[in-house]
Amino acid sequence: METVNLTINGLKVSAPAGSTILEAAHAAGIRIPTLCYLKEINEIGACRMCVVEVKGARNLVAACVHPVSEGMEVYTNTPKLISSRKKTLQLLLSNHDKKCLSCVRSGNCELQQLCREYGVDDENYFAGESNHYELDDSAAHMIRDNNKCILCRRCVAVCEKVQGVGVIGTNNRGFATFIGSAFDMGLGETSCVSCGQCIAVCPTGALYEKDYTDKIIEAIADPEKYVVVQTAPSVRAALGEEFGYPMGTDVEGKMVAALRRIGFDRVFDTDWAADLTIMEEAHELLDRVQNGGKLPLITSCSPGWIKYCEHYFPDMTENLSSCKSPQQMFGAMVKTYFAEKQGIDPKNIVSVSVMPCTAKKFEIGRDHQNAAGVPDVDIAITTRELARLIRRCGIEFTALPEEGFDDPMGESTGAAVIFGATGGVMEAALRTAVETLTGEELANLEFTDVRGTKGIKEAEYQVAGMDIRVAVASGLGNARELLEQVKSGEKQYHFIEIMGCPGGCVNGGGQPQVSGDVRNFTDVRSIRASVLYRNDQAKVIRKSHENPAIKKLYEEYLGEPGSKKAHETLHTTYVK
Ligand code: HC1
Repeated sequence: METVNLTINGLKVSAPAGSTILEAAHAAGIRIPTLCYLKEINEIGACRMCVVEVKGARNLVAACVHPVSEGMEVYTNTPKLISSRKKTLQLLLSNHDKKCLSCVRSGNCELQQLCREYGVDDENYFAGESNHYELDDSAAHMIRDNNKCILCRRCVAVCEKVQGVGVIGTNNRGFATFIGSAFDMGLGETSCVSCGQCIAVCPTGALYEKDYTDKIIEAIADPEKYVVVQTAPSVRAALGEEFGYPMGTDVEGKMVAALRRIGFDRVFDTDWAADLTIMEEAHELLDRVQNGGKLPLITSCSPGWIKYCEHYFPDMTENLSSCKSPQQMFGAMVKTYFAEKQGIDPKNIVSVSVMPCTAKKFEIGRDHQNAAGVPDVDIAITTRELARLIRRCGIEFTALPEEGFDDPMGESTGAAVIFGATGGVMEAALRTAVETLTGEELANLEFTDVRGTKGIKEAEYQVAGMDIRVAVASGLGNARELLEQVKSGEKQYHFIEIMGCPGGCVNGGGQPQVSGDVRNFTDVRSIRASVLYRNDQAKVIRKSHENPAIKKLYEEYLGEPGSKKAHETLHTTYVK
């Protein structure tokens, strides 16, 4: 690798040719502040927080986009730079509503942190005219508050470049510039897919999920209500970040203990329903392969992906698995199977889900998601909302013991927990489909070809004399690329897994926010996914069809996978 030699603050540094000053400084342990910069997503050098002095340059240069060169002399913390950055922050504050006390991001706002670091003691220094915007609460999952927007354009870039959706952009010019939809429509009126990736990258409180934590507190306080909670695979892999644990810490046991102390009547696991999904989806795959059904079969558990398919690939909705997502299958079974077993009227059950996903808030309101005649899931909250709820209830998370999920819907296998990482649903389905087709036990359960954070992965397996071709895509831009190849006939597969968020649910729009400073230099997706793979490996049972609680469910209630009752309760339809 060709390297160049330079100095940063007088230190001799060498960096790969083509690196930016920001990257070279980071490698040398020197942090340069950023606001708009997101590696490979938003590299526009617009916010001017990362300015540095380069000897011989006429102006300050933006370190995030300026490449290093041989013999360069860079200075990152001169009085001139500190003053420039402070002025930039004061200018941003001059058109910012500064309601930090009540802001959902207070304490982890990137703007607030920089103001503290740079000693911005007069937030009204450039006070004058400012813009005032109405909140946009038209979408099912989120609120847009342009009064807190700093025009960094991270949300615009992730929506357009990563997700290929592009429903937000910059409107107007100069002082009147604002981020919004075309013709300033409400987000809910556009083809936004509710993935929440814009929230995940927003440095301030301008974008946030609709918060339902108070509804949960009310339901728990209501003696008439039986309140049941389920937690998605990826929540345990990231919730700890909210309480100071290092990224990659599995907090499943403490999370369960916290939910019990909040007062839920039963603490269950979405993983149980992920195993159930595999039973139904593997059956559907084998049925379509053996009986000439529509192929490729495409997974249906990611509601952002489903909405994207309906908006952008309506001619492929027949390829979608008819299975409800694990969240919805869980809700359906709570209000039918569990309600019957416990003798509780489903109308009195409040079914709560904790998800790493904002699109789940939209999914609970879709048609045909009410197996018992009432919604399968009543309230979907994000990992961030759960952290808020834990704090609001005065629970000392770090001091909690480790506890286990309740029976009967808390028992799950290793196949279920890996659902949260891209390729995990595929791997789980293959473990079951291959054993069902061959009638033999797999010698190796790990389908490593479909693991990893690459945007598109492919594999081919010889199973019972058949070539089974599969593909996995995460992030909707990658999904589009893959589907266009399928539509053109360039690629042919039997089974495709698509997850709306890049890297899968571990990187969902409802997960704890990771500041640009960290995410630009950390493989967040792999670190969180490693929690799930470790969890899988530690399980005694690692195949969905061997889950005793799921076997019992079929024996006692559903009959066989794909049965009439299974179809009535666990399957759904799509909009063209
Ligand atoms: Fe997901 Fe799923 S894996 S969609 O990514 O199929 O949100 O974690 O809960 O429903 O199980 C999300 C995660 C989640 C569903 C499952």
